[in-house]
Amino acid sequence: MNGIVMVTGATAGFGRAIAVRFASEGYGVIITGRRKDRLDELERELTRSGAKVLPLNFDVRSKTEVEHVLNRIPDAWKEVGILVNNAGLAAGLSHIDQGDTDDWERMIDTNVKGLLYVTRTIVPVMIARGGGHIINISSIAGSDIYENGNVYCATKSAVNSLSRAMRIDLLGHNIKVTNIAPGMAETEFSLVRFKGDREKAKAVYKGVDPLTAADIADIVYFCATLPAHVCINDLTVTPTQQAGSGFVYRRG
Ligand code: NDP
Ligand code: 8X3
Repeated sequence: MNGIVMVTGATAGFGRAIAVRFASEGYGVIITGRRKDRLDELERELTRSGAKVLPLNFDVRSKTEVEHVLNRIPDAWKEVGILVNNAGLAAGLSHIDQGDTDDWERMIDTNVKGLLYVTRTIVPVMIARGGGHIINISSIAGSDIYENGNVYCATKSAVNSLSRAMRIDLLGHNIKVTNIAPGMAETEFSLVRFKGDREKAKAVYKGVDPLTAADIADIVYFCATLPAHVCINDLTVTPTQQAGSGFVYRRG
């Protein structure tokens, strides 16, 4: 094995593509997510191609589950060298006075607290092994706030701050921290945001060639395989037709 990569939220979108990419490059991949059927299906696919895979089924929002599962990783998989904090979501899109507080809690609990629980459990392992790389998937929404995005944007602003804080705090431990901020990418993201409304989800990408999950996987892999002395701190990527949250050129 080239090394061990843990990807949170590997049952769909970016996380799945990132796991596939690292597996194809000879890394052992720890894939995580709540949907066990999807994890099993990805495990079968990767194993068939000769990759080493460890599926871990848990909800990042549950501190107890995160600690229970991650503190019991089999010895052969303990030396996590790369952690991709990817699990996350947007729920709803409305003005602050009309927001659904359950949606707010889901976003804060997943995008911020979940990322923290996983990081808190894995970083000591990296420190003990003498180094590592944490890659946090933020969003352009973290710095480029848009109407109705309020709480989702705030969670990604928190991710930006935490990436910076991690870099500072872990400086003496040979741990790289990379914050990746993508713009529009067509995954299950909008389907989740609009609670299964396929038409609304599809409309987000109308007239645009959005980023794909494979694009993000290429970028994560690039960041993770630079020489030991090189660390990309922040990387923003949008489709060519996007110049920020409020600027999208649509054909037709
Ligand atoms: P998807 O909806 O396609 O995938 C999200 C992944 O996160 C799934 O594997 C899901 O797994 C996992 N996840 C969600 N909630 C939890 C939870 N509570 N516990 C464990 N896993 C969870 O979306 P994307 O791939 O697009 O999103 C990945 C990340 O990228 C997110 O952080 C998102 O905010 C960010 N992002 C997305 C952009 C886009 O336009 N698509 C742009 C910028 C950033 P499961 O449901 O099985 O638990
Ligand atoms: C996802 C991109 O612009 O929909 O983070 O917030 S956006």
